[in-house]
Amino acid sequence: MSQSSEAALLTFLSSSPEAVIPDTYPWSESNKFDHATVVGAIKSLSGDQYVTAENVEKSFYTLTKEGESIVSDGSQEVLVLKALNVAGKLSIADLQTKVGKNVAKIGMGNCMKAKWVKKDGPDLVPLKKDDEVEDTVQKILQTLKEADFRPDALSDKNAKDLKKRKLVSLVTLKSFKVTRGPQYASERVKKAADLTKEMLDSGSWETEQFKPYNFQVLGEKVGGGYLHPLLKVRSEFRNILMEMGFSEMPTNKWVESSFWNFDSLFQPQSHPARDAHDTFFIKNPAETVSVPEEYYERVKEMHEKGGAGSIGYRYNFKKEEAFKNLLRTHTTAVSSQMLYKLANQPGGFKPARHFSIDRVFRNETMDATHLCEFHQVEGWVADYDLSLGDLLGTIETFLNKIGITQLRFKPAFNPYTEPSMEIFGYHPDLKKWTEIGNSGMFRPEMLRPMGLPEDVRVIAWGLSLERPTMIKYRIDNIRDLFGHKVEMARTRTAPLLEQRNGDITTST
Ligand code: FB9
Repeated sequence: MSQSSEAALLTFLSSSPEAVIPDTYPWSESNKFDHATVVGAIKSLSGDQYVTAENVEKSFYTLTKEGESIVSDGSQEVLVLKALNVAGKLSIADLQTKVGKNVAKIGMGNCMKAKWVKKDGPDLVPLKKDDEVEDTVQKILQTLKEADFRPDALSDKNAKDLKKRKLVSLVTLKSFKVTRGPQYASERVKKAADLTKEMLDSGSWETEQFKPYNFQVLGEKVGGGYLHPLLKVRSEFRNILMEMGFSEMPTNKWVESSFWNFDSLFQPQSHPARDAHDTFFIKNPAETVSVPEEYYERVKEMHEKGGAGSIGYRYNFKKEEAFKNLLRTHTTAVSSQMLYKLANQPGGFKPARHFSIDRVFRNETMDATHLCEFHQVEGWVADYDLSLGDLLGTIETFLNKIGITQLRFKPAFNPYTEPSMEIFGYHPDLKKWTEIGNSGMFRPEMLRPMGLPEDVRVIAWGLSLERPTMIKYRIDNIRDLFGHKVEMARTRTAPLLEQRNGDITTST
């Protein structure tokens, strides 16, 4: 079994205390060890001070492939001259055929420079006989070879020329001069890494050599779970909204009835969003079991005839339409149920503020920023005499905390809010105005049938979770954020959003 390079090193140095390996490179070669392995052994032995290693640096020239071919076949210029002397004169094309494109090109250039040849119309004619010139380049390269490529074998000028002609390249070899170290021993004593019960029982710990503790070493990377970027932003938004006094709504039921998703929001049954092009209807169970009877009648009434100052939509409100099950298209379907409970709780209505961050489903054409499901962030406040100003202020407070400080509001339309406003914000990372979301005051046609007191108003707004997350993590295609194509690595390294003086920044 061949000796390990480590053992060979220690054995070599066992010959005498003055033993020295002047240069590990030739030593490795002569001992048939790969120099890199020897370097590894030296690093580990000097780590335990078995040996002392000093850096040795040696530079020398090696011939490139072209350099080698000149040593064996002669320089390009000499090859060209020879070919011309054989032929008497040659066109460039014929010369290339004879000596090859590369040799012809370089050779011709050097021949011209050395005035060994001249142009005669399209041809080249030699001005020298072969024996009238000397192949200095070949000579220099041969000398270098014989001089074992020592750097001083080449004058700086020649070195410069040959390097320019890519005939030689300087190699620097790093190796070591090795001598015995303070802890030298002809064999490595395996140091114990741990103090064991056996050692304590046997008392061998007294003589045992222990590996020194390396307190610099990093502990083992603790694995464990990682929050998906979306969930990192969600947890941040949650903290902000809870700080603002909002409590989270239970949104774990994705299947809703059309009644809570649309009708209770005073969205007419003929509304385009209510057909299968926009909404995923459930085949089985196709219909919901029940909705609160009396409330149902009041909603039907409001749609058909109006009330509370509204004329309603004046159409036949169909029970089967209202009972159709679907994948909720917005978490506002949960808001309506929460508001209904708020109005019908024992002791009656009390002001409240709630939020939700969860999945909603829309049968949309998918593109780089749209999938047919996304996470909606929604917040609302129900209280007496709330105004549009309260809505603007609440939205401002929230968006400021997520880093959007410049806002613009544009009148918009939602079936369930009046007035409604689209929210635009100047995005510090994008350095442009971005559509942030939508908002409005829930319509009395939605709130009155629930039984909420006349002077209770509900301000509400919504946005997505995907957009801020994509912007924050510089993700351009939503497929890289959500779905089976997500790079786990990216999830692991995605920085946590950190709230510093109100706005959202990334913690590096
Ligand atoms: O998220 C959106 N944009 C956005 C949000 C935040 C952000 O950066 C934050 C600083 C970190 C950057 C961009 N949007 C809403 C705007 C657009 O992306 C829009 O194209 C897509 N919208 C979705 C709907 O698509 C059909 C985003 C989603 C959206 C829109 C409106 C609502 C909810 C989600 C709503 C509502 C609402 C209105 C009234 C009452 C209750 C709820």
